[in-house]
Amino acid sequence: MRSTFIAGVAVVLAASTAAAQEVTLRAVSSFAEGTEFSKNFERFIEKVNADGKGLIKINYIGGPRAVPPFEVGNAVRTRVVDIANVTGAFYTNLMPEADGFKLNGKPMNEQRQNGTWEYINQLHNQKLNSYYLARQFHNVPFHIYLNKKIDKIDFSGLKIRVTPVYRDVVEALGGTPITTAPGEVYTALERGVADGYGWPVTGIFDLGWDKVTKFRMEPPFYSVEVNVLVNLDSWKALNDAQRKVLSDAALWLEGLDSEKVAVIKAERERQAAAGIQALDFGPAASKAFLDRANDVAWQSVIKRAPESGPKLRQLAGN
Ligand code: 173
Repeated sequence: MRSTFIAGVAVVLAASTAAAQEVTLRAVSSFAEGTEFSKNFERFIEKVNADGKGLIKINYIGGPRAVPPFEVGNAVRTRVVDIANVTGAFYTNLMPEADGFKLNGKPMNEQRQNGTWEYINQLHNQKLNSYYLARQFHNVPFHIYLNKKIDKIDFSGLKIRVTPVYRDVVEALGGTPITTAPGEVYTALERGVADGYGWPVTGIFDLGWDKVTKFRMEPPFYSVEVNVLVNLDSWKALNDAQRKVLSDAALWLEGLDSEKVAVIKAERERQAAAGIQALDFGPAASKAFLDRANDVAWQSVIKRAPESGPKLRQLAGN
């Protein structure tokens, strides 16, 4: 009797000490493992696991084979996972204004100082039950890639693969948008279901799209945003030291954006070497396109999010 009691106390003590020592968080990415928009998140995980030894550990479940891209936001909201690497474009069903994050290309140190991070964190707390730990790729733009040559910036008669990032601008310029996850882009192009697609300037080689891509339309537009979100209950359950490991690694992760200047230059050269031709219609047409792209996107965000849309626009300053 007495010995059972002592053993019981010992078990409880061992369990609580272990909990205070190291917590394990489950992570997924909305992009394929090892590809451009997962790579830095994977480096972040390695850093957390090294710096947080004995305190916090991230168990990386993987990419879209684990959770479909458009369900990752909901998975972090409901704590099916604790941490996710995901673009706002993939959770506009839960947070329509997430489509507006692409319209802010200011460096994250500036966004953290001028209240943007805090405001977007509040939106995530409220609508996604999550903590907005980091935003990556502020300095990486998007393009429209095409397989049919156009002689002006007009998508009439073209079917273009989109996500919410490109939908409004494709429609505004007369194209027919077709929404797919990244995993379906190759097949859509190969079968001619799509005549083109939206994607950042980087990453088209990862899934072999160079083999099914003829043109990259200029100019580059918007700003990629891929966020690291932590389920809010998981975040609150951490102690200060554990949160500090994540927060420090988050700032380090945002700093990796500085590498992208060289990566973008190399990627454009690699596309040219692969025979992908730039379609450039000159400064006037480019400016008209950028103005239109900006206008239609803000209109759409503000229509769907009448309160937070204008606030996001004011913070973005465009
Ligand atoms: O094209 C996409 O799938 C998309 O919206 C996106 C967003 C951020 C990074 C890469 C792709």
